[in-house]
Amino acid sequence: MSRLIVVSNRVNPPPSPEQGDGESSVGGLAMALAAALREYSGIWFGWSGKTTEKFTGQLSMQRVDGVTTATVDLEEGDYQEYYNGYANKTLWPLFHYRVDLTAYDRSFGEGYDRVNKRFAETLRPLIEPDDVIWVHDYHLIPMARELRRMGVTNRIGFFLHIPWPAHQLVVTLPRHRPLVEAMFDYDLLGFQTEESLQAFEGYVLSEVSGSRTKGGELKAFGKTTRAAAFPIGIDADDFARIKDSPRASKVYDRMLAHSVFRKMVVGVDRLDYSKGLEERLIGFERFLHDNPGMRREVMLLQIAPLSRDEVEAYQDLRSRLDGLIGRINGAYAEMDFTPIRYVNRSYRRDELAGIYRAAKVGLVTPLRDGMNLVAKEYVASQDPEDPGVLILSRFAGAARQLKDALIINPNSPEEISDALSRSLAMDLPERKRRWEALFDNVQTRDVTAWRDDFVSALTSERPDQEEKPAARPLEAGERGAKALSSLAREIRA
Ligand code: GDG
Repeated sequence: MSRLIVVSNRVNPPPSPEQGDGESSVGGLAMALAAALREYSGIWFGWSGKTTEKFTGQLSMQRVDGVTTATVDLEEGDYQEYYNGYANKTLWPLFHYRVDLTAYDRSFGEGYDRVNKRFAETLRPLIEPDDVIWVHDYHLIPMARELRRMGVTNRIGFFLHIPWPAHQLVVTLPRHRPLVEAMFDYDLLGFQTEESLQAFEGYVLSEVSGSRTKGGELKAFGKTTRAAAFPIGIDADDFARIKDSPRASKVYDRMLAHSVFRKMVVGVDRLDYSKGLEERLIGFERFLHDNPGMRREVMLLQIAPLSRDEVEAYQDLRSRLDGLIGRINGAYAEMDFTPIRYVNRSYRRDELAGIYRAAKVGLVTPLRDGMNLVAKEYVASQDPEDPGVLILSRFAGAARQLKDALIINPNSPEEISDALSRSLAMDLPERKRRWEALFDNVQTRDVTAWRDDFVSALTSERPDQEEKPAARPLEAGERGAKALSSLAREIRA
């Protein structure tokens, strides 16, 4: 039987729904992988989040809630060049269309390659011949290349959680070619949307004279790979369960009590410049300005846990937000109410569900977002008999699926303001009709469907590689204990 080995930069043991999440597990990737692995009982490999003076490659193994985790520490220089550097100062801004914030520093690229090699060397002894390997996100693009160099022939897939940008942006990267070439060492490439997939194909076909094979694979650099869109979802069943939990209900009651006579609009985001937080606040300010009669009837709760706060662009954003919120509250607050409540801490997942449910409007306005799970969580948490309205940026991958949200352009304060007016005035039949269509999508295209679609594509026959046999299909719920015992055997050896 094959095992599933998941590789991602950070490894967060799956939080049970009632458990306090802590800052480390805030983020879409952690949420999705925790949910996916809880069923598979596979191995989850990645960075421990700790740094040491010298890299040792020492693995630390744990078994939490049915998931075996294997983590390794990085040295400080790795952390700065690979994580804070190439991942978060180069690829993240560039892939979110922020060329103005992108740092093109050669040492970052070197650190990135070095860490990917170190991860591959550390993971190598854990890999058994039948294992299927699934690598996640922009931190780890060259992982397959490094594993192939060490002779690994297993099926290896890659999923990009963030957008793949337009061709003209990719070529601003000094070493864009080797980066894309490294993607051809995977058997399968997954993107969030058709748009990202097309952008990737566009680069391959026009920048490196790639072609498409008869079987529909992409060919370039003398290699072929498959690429497809696999829109990620949330653990909808889990959300449906926790939204009715005592903790969620308590928070819901508290929120209602505190917003007496006022309708709550909610935003929940890691504090990140891709999330369009400033644009959202300016849109809300425009709404207050244009609707004097509504000022006392509405409030915005913005939850924004700090993220990557060692990176300057994040510190700058934080101070701009502080200033903006101060200005808006200063202009529109009265002695007995404040229009914006702004919180930099993170909440437990069941508490979040209660908050979402208490909000009449979910305001999700990223300037660029691979998918955006908050939009889906907001939908999953609503009361079917009295659902709130989702306002969603057209630049979130989720907008391709959640078509019954009010879709807006976050760069336009007027569009945000108009959508707020419309949401707050929307009658119950329209709210229900929209919500039912949204919920249907969130529920059917959930994280399990995403995982199963990806894994079955990864293990299926490759049309253009008849000589390579298909990997044995994995079944959900497969072998927790067996995975652990064979892992222990490997480590002893
Ligand atoms: C990347 C891509 C893609 C937020 N605040 C709290 C909290 N969160 C959780 C949310 C949600 C997650 O963090 C955020 O996920 P997003 O999808 O919105 O965004 P990213 O972190 O940027 O994720 C994104 C995702 O990967 C998955 O592929 O959708 O496009 O950028 O789950 O609930 N969780 C808790 N307390 C908080 O205060 N517990």
